[in-house]
Amino acid sequence: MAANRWMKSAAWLLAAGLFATGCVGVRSAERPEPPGGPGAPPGDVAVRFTEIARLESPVAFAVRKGEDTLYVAEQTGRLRAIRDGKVDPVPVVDLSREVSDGNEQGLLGVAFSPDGSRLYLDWTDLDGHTHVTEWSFAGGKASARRDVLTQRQPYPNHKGGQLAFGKDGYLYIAFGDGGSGGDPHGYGQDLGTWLGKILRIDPRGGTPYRVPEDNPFVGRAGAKPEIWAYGLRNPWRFSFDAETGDLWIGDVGQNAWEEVDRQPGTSKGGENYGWNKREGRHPFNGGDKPADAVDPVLEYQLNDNGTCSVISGYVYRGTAIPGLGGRYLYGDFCAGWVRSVEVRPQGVGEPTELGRVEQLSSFGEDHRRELYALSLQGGVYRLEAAR
Ligand SMILES: [Ca+2]
Repeated sequence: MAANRWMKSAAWLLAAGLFATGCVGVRSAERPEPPGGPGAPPGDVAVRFTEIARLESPVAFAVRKGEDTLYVAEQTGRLRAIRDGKVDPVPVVDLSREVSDGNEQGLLGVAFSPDGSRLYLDWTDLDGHTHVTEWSFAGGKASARRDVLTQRQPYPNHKGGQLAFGKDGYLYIAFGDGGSGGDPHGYGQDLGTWLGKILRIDPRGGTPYRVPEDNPFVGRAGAKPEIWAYGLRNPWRFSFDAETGDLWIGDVGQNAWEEVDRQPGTSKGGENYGWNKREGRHPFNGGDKPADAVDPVLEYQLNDNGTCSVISGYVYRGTAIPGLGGRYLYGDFCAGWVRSVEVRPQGVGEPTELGRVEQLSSFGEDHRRELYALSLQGGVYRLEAAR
């Protein structure tokens, strides 16, 4: 098992024990009424998780302009292509001899530039340090490799790792607080480090990249100008709403609260999501709430019926599952449930369970805005209407 202590060791071991017998992979929620049928509450949608591929520890997903190939990153270091329902046996990129493996390290994120001409991967090297690396991409081949940025890492956990391009064409990069527990160096609130942040850069506008001039901390003494948002512990997965541009960030909790932060698409950046003064909507270690702290739109308790790590998904903008339109999907790595909530102007509604994916590691969205779920056990699942 490549990832034997992922995110939170004790919780994972508990989960491993629970999952050790009678693994069925995925279970869709039972629903007595068809979607939207008489008496069906809003969001009471029957969803099927259809397995479309099996890979080695899949953790991240991307599509590329101009083709229907699904690209999935394996934590063990290979980027794989799924074409016409078949996994290409030849990896697109193979970093398996260069990545540190297991736990929260390895190949963690993948994104293509909006025009499809460049590939970006987020990964940790054999010393545990983070690289965001770029390749030119054409004809299914990656070439001209170069590091866009690197970050020394103080501990082996809390790497973040998500990569995604916003509607503004810039690359957003998630960094965890560097690890250990409780953010011992206070990196989350320290604007002098990339740790505990989401960065925003133009990877092609300079050497090795360009900082957009409208980034929120450009020109502030002592602040890293790449920072877009801060106060994050381990923003393992984030996504942009394809319609509104809202940024949804799943921040894995420390002791008590898992949380999801939502940044409006109209934001100019600079939000402080509170860590390590806040955990969810609560003080952490008696910390005072920073004046600018933004509370999450969604939180749930850690170690509650097996929960351990929030896995942030997407606002559903596809058409295959009509009752799901406009709802935000997320899950929990250990508990395995996948839930959806109504998105309201302020906050979200009550969650509805859609199904279960054991060791849920990530979600993905294709060109048609249909959604996928990945399991660290290997399954790649497409979400479909159950009837
Ligand atoms: Ca927070």
